[in-house]
Amino acid sequence: MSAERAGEEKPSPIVPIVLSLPTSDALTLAAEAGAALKSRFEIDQIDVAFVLGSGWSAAAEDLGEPIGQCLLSELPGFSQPVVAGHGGALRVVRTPAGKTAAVFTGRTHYYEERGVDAVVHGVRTAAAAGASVLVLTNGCGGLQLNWRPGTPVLISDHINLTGASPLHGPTFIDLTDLYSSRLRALAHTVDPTLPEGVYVQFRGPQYETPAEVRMAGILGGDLVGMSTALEAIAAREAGLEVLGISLVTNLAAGISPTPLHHSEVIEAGQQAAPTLRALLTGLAGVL
Ligand code: 8IG
Repeated sequence: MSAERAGEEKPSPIVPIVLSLPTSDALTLAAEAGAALKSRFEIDQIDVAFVLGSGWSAAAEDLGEPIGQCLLSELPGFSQPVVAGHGGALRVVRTPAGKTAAVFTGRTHYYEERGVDAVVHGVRTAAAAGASVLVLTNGCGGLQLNWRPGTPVLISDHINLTGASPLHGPTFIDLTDLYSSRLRALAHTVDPTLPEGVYVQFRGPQYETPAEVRMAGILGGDLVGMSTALEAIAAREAGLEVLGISLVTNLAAGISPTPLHHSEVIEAGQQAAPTLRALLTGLAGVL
């Protein structure tokens, strides 16, 4: 458009922008879910929460003495996950360390398009019910050839490539040491051989192209997945201390010469079950 014609245009009216932040609604719902959780299981509070991702569900029974369980969909704000191999239950247990733990088997992923508040609802519910420590687990692709399928890896940091955030408005929170070095050191008392890596969250649901995996590597990533980073951000906002553990269920696309199948992912989880059970049992003893 020419300068003259632009000059002829009416000045645009100044429209007041009213910021309606969905945060308070999401937090209200999480507070309700936290209260429902406590009354349902007749507990004063939870101390620690575990989110068990692909391949990790078998370890749910090893975290402590059962107090009770329900479907996640029985609590306010949750809906049933849809993916095979992703559970959808909440177990409450007493850990060997004497802590009350909430164990979420199943999560809502960003690619399910229920919105980012739905993705982090479990994290906020755990915080609302009093948790101070959150253990986030996932199944993911690995970039390091020496991490064979079935290798658990501590997340040392993340790169969020989803373009999304669970935060609303100008919430400038610090993410230094997001994956608590104190908790990683505790995990290393359970298994000193656990490697550490940087987790790169893609939106999904498609797996990466080999070029995207190479990009993730150049950016400093070691693991590629579709969860965890958004949850960890919400956890930090809620004041939770985060431990992140990835199970490498497959070599990332292009690292492995063969294409990826969801069935292999489930199989790697099944094969790794004893390792993961031992790891989580150990963690439940020290957290
Ligand atoms: I399991 O290779 C699992 N989840 N993005 N890439 C991404 N997510 C995953 C992968 C993978 N494996």
